[in-house]
Amino acid sequence: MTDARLASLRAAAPALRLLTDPADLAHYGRDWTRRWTPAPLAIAQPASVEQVQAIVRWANAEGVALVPSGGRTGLSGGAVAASGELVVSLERMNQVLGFDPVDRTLTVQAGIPLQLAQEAARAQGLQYPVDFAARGSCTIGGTISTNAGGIRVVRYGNTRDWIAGLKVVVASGEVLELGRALVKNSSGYDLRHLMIGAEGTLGIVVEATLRLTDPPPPTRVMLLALPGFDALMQVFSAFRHRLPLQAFEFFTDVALRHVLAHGAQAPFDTVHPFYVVTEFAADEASEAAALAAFEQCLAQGLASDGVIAGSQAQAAQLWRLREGITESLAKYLPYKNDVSVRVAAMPAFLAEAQALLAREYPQFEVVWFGHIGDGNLHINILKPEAAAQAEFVADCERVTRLLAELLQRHGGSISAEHGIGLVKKPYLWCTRSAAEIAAMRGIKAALDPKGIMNPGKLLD
Ligand code: 2HG
Ligand code: ZN
Repeated sequence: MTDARLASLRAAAPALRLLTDPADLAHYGRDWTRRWTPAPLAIAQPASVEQVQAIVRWANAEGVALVPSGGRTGLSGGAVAASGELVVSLERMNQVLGFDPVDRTLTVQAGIPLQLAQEAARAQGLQYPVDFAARGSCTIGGTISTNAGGIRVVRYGNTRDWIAGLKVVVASGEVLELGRALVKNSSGYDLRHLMIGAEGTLGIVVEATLRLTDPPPPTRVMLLALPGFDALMQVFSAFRHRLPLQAFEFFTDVALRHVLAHGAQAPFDTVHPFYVVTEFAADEASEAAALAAFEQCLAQGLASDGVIAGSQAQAAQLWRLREGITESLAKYLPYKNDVSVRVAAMPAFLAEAQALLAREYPQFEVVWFGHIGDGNLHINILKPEAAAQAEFVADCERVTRLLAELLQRHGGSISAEHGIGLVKKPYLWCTRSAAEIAAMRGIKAALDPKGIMNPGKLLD
């Protein structure tokens, strides 16, 4: 059966690279969730849009499910292939296709790693400002499919704000050219925005035109120590009120302990319950404003210590404390929540969320960190070594249901930036109304009537 299908795919796309080695199936069939056992039919590695079209036409005719695949750094199972799907890895479609200095856009193939796209922008004296720790491994296509956020959202917004155009192969095999880099275009439904964050369920993103902007100013990085959770949003307000921020990230002492055990350097002699990494322009006015904000926080008892990096190397060390968290926790197979509420709703939500998780997780280590300036919290629950993964996940899912109810009451989202995939699908109701979900299903059915595009992800 499998061989007959692959033979017909080979006939439909004779030059297509296909991998069927067990090691490749295992490698390309999973993402960073590490929860599902990979079991794809095969891995296709197209080298052109035409090859992607041929794959999609074949899949639509044969009724084979496709899983579009970028760097597979996702944390919601959006790129998992555990049910005999054909993985369509965009890995070989990784080129910069063009730069337009007047429009200030960079057109790339979807398989290019984020970092290479950032470097290509920099080489033109500009920047592509979406940024986060997985920059070296994730791909532009993956960032588009999850509307990735990251550490610069407080200053620059999400991926959605930087996509000027998209080329997408939809289930019929047709190529849609969406947006076409027009600054103004009032001509009906913006299908480009529909594809951003669709997690490959409406089509395969094959090319993107990225909007670029002026390079960032030289910056300063500051680490603050805070006495408690309550101080967090007040410190944010004090800083944001006085100066434009390039980043404002937080983590707890528990997170710091894990990053230090993973090789990072301790920033202070004493331990504090909370930390903030913030970055701002290295000009006189911003530095004076940041110092004034810090002193105000100290005087009000909202901050207990602080340090400003004196060199690039020190700045990188401070950033490592925040960016190294995910990697330092990976060995504990953490259960991850990635939730958001409006920044204004954060203090009330935080108080309730903290009480809920303290009550429900007395037996597990819980690590809080994230993009607090965007109202986005990452909560990682660490699996005790002795616990069986299935029971641990079941327990975390029970608590996530309670968290989802809390999010619904506070008007928040069950997925701020990681996507819904397989992991968050049972909780979509807390963020989207029944009418919205019905509309989403209608759109899916219109664009992918046979359900071949990443089925089972986002919606059932
Ligand atoms: C981050 O902000 C990433 O570092 C990963 O979104 C978050 O590991 C996580 O939970
Ligand atoms: Zn994040």
